Amino acid sequence: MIPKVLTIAGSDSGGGAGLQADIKTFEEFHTFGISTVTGILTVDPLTHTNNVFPIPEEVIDKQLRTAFSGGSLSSIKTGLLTNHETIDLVVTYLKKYQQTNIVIDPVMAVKNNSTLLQSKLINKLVTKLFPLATIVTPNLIEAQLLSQIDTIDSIDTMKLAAKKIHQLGTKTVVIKGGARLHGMNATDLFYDGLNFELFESPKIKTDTNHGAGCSFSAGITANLARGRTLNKSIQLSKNYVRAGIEKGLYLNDFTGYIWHGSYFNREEE
Ligand code: PXL
Repeated sequence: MIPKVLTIAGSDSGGGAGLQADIKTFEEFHTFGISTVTGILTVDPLTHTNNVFPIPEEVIDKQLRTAFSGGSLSSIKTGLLTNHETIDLVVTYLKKYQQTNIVIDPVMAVKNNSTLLQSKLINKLVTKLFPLATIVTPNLIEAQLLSQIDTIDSIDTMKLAAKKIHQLGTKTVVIKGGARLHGMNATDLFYDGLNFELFESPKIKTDTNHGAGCSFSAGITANLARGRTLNKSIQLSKNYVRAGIEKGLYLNDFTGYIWHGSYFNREEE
């Protein structure tokens, strides 16, 4: 049976991040992607600024009813959540269907952009969603906001942040060090309350990395649905994102996306 996997996230009109990244990634890992759109994100090509158009609560509710109409899913991921009501709704569905394998990507910061900052929602995200999470997947900026550590730029500060985020109530956390981290390696740090685990790979010199964070979390979600351990899911997802960055593509002259189709290396027919 093909596992069914849901993303509750924003639509990236450019096609490479947000729920588009999630669905593409789910399929690459041989799972069936389902989506609940929370908002639509657009970019103005002249100013490079983003707009987020939130989807009304009633429409989010109807999408969730559809998504859960066959019962609980093999795993689910949350990304951009646009307001308090949306978070309440998501929590209601997760509890009602006793959903397990929950990946919370606490989307607050998008690369080089501050308009998506959802810091008003941070408390709600932490108190309502973190207790349900199998894993929370912040990038460095989100980890700074969650841990209230001003600058995370080393493995030691990542460890400190991971401890603080774990104390907020999630079972496990992986901080996505990625390209923002100083040094030669793109390092992700996992913490489960007992042990740290580092996932390292040499940085790739390219800026086709937009969508990497979403896709990394989505890869973990899909692999959990396939019954893999967190450790294995993180490693497989990291390999997948690395391949995507290596073979990335430009939507325009300022957005370089990862190419989700590169990992399994299918040739053109
Ligand atoms: O990277 C975070 C992110 C989340 N959700 C949507 C996005 C992005 C980045 O562009 O577009 C919809």
